[in-house]
Amino acid sequence: MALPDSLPLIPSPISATAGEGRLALTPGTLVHGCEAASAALIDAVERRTGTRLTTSDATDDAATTIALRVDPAAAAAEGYTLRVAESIEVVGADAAGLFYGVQTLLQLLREGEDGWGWQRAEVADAPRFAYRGVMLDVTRHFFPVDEVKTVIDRAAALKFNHLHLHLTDDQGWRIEIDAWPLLAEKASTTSANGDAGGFYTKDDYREIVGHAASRHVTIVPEIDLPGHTHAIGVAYPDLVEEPVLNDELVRATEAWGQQLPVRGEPFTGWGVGHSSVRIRDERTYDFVRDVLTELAEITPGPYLHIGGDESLGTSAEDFAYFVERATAMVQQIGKTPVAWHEAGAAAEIATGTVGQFWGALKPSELHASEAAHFVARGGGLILSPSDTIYLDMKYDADYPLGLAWAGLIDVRRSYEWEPTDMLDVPDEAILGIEGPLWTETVRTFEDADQLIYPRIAAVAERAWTPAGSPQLTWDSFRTRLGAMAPLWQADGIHFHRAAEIDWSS
Ligand code: TNX
Repeated sequence: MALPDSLPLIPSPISATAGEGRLALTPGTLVHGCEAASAALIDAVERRTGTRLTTSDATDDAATTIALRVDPAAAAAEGYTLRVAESIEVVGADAAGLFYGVQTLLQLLREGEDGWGWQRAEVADAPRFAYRGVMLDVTRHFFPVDEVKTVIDRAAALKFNHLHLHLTDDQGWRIEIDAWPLLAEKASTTSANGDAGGFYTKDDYREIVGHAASRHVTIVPEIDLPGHTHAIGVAYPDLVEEPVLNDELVRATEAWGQQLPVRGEPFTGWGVGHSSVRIRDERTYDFVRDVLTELAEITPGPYLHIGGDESLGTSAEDFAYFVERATAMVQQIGKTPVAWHEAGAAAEIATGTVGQFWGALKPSELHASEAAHFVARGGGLILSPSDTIYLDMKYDADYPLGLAWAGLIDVRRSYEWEPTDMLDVPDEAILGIEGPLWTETVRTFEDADQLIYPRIAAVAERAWTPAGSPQLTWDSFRTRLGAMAPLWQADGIHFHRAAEIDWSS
């Protein structure tokens, strides 16, 4: 059954029916059931409306009640059912499902002429993909802990369950490593455009991980290797090679009016592909092992991302040698390696390594075969087609923020695609999708908001809503997206008011 567009839900649930009218939000409403979900609901309702609901296990026939509970029989993993009638009940299949049911309930809470109320509805829901991700590049622009927490809260509200933190790149190193103290001390102080840098202490990182877990979000940390490593050389020059400057890098750097990289000095430009650690030097592997081991110790999630993109100055043989050792090392440490799709060129990449595809929606043969190699080696794939869901691409040619190398990505383009049609691999090999925000052009949190919103909503729906759902149409999405405006505004999100959408006021 098609979801009525009068239920403005994103991502669209599997099934939903709208009931008659609205149930008023009253201060006397009692919330009972699961403590964590109750607290999350009460805080969110207060932030949105100013009304603070109370928890109670007492039954009071006169009061509206919101019952929150877990029942494994309610739905598939991470799923839930929800009913708003004269009272409200949300039943999660597990704690995550209950959390997502609460997020849906919060989208039904709207301000009308009669004040705040819950749209009456019945919903049954569960996700399509187990991996629903957002990536934040904290290297080109550094986001302090509180901002990362905000990104997590907002992503979780759209039912994302992974935040990939791109922790290291040419422009800065962002995580404290005890065995190599100069990384935090010297390699973290800058970012792109000469803006301020920063790094996360281990306690900062633990705080982020803990906050994410409370929102059912897993942190996926990335140490980008063997390229994108210029910053390492600011701290430890003898760990890296001389920059390799190709013609395209020199041309682009000139066009941007930026400086070329110089080994041992901070790099603040945007050029890529010039840096590498020393592949045939054993000290490199001591370094990589120390970094990955310390990171694994503070990362409860299963994944460690080792990068692998754009090692343009490295021979194919050296690249494969490095990737095979680094992925094996991650496994020895007890984690599942993740790598950008180029790493699929390494014949003996560790079995089970997850590939992250960032080629085009219609992949080149080379990219498709690199991606397929992860699957041949027993791994899955995370899809981030750059011409479709890169959150750092411009919406249109005149848009002031963002890059354009992968194309101009309007909201419709980020919405209309099918993950299982891209590559010649079994559907089960697709773990899910991830929208990356690279931050070369991002200088403030509001800049990030502008690029992320509204396209992140398209990524959320593509990741969550089952293929073939009748509401997975541009017309339906466009209507429901327009209705998100008041909620996003109330949450302080500086979204881009894309002209494709009729934003409700
Ligand atoms: C390519 S996509 C990169 C990043 C840049 C991005 C800018 C990928 C794996 N690498 O280093 O930030 O383009 O759009």
